[in-house]
Amino acid sequence: MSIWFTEELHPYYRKGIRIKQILADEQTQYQHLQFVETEFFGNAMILDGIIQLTERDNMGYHEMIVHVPMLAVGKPKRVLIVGGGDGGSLQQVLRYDSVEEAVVCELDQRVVDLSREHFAASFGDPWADPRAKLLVRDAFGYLEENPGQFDVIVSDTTDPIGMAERLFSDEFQKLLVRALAPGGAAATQCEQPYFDTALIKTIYQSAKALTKNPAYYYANIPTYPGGGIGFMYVSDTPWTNGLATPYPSGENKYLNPEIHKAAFALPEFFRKELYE
Ligand code: SPD
Repeated sequence: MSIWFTEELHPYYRKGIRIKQILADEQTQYQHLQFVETEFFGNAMILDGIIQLTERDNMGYHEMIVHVPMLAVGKPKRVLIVGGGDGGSLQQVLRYDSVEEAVVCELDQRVVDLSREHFAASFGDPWADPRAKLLVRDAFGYLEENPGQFDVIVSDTTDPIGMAERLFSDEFQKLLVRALAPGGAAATQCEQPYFDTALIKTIYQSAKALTKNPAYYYANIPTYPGGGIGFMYVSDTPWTNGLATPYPSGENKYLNPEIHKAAFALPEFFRKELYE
């Protein structure tokens, strides 16, 4: 049997991957949650018809969204992950011996439960680490209650649709920056330069008004629209501080010093749009 899963995040663009079998398919309190075994990409999680991650190419996303701010800060102790219920970002955060607490603020418990089952081969069980703390709740309120608390914040979210739209707002960025400790850094899932130019520009301008050294960077992820996704680095601390920081224990599969630098090089049309 062969089934093609076709994603249509944008009305003018489609992509497809071949599925071997459907592992889970349920409507949770918040969303349509599916886990599938794909022919090439290993197991994948799909939310409301949009691929969130696959076992084969998630490393570009999780290593880049986590290590760029972590390395810039140096020895982060308290880390917050907004969303991230699949455990991929948490696994990367826990590689740092300096981390004393990693709080994951995820709205949907089912994402955590089913990811533990279907991504165990890739992520192990980061939730079993005593430093990991899961809060099943909305991140807005939590950020409001915790000013100045986190050395690093990773906003590991879905696309800006429905409930998630406000995670890309100016209001959210203000709360995010307010929740950072002095010298802290955040990285947020920040979409695709070709498809989301206007949104990214708005987010950059808001980050620029709040911090001294925001910057956009990019990673290749074949199962995302356009073959990749970008992130907004938000901090007073320059991202370049991270270039001299030793990597944490464990293996990088995507990040190396050349990729770290190159990720911040932007195509000319987009660089002009964003920075001029
Ligand atoms: N268009 C898909 C964007 C998905 C971003 N979220 C990924 C979550 C992985 N932890």
